[in-house]
Amino acid sequence: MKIIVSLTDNRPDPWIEGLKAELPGAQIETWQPGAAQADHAVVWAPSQQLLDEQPQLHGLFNIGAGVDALLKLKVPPQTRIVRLDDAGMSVQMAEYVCHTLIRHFREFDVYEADAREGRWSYRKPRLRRDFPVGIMGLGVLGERVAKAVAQFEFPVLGWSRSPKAIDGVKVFSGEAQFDEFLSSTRVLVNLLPLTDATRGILNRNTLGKLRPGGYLISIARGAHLVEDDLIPMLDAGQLAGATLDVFQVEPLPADHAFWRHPKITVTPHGSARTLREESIAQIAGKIRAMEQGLPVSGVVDPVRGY
Ligand code: NDP
Ligand code: OXD
Repeated sequence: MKIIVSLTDNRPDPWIEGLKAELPGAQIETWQPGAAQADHAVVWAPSQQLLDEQPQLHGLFNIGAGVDALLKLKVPPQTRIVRLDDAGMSVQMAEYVCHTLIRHFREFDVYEADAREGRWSYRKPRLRRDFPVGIMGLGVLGERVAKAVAQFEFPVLGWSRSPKAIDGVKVFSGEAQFDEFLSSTRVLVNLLPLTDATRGILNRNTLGKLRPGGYLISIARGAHLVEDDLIPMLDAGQLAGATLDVFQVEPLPADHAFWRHPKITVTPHGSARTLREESIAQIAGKIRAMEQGLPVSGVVDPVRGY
């Protein structure tokens, strides 16, 4: 069995060593133009040339959860695209969202400002019932986040394409229930995949439907947000604040207004990092299963887009 590795922005060597340890006997190497045909590829943002030169790939293993960049390429028709299923990312997302939510709800930013001035001053307690948290996308990451937020006794709402039942979460589904979901939400968390149906879904119109004092936590893809709509809404008091991890252009340019806006917190696309060890074990397990003709989870539906 031959496996090629092509990882933009990542050093391939530790991945190759890790995969070799998991799959002894497999020939595993960095992809080079003109390389012989392989059975599987482990990739992040590969080139179209790789896919054109490797028409027989059985599995194309993405070392992330989002496959929007891969689906822009022409993938050979019989090649299955397989995304990472959690692999240590959902707990990171749960940490990130709970931290951001609690920081906002408990006004820790105000305490930090007070502390810088040496000011001893209490904030009036706020009511959890006034901070319903709505999670867009209830997949591998969104469901874990919803359950984590529910542990802190906030009202939790979720929105997905298909109906589902999650303990402690009021689930809305499909376009027909989107407005009701938004108007019941105060803190909005985006964990949707980026598809034709979800591009630009965070905009003046949708964010304007949130309950008063709305707060945005944008952690899926930058192209979900119509960036030009955000600052005017914050400045007009239509939104209370935003924490953004993903952007239309990454790295976020140093002169971008988001960096310096007092109601925006920026993190550098790190809300859930790919963890190498967990990801290698997961990918190797799926390659073994595919080689034995067994089903694997996380196979992407290219028509649905996730
Ligand atoms: P999943 O594919 O497991 O879940 C996607 C969810 O979105 C599903 O619940 C799905 O509904 C729902 N959904 C998809 N399209 C629509 C739609 N048109 N309307 C309503 N709901 C919809 O994805 P993950 O949870 O694993 O990951 C989500 C995204 O998070 C990734 O695609 C990636 O972009 C991003 N991400 C960001 C990271 C970061 O560091 N910032 C790290 C990792 C991922 P249904 O259940 O009905 O199919
Ligand atoms: C992912 C990401 O999709 O890191 O996994 O954004």
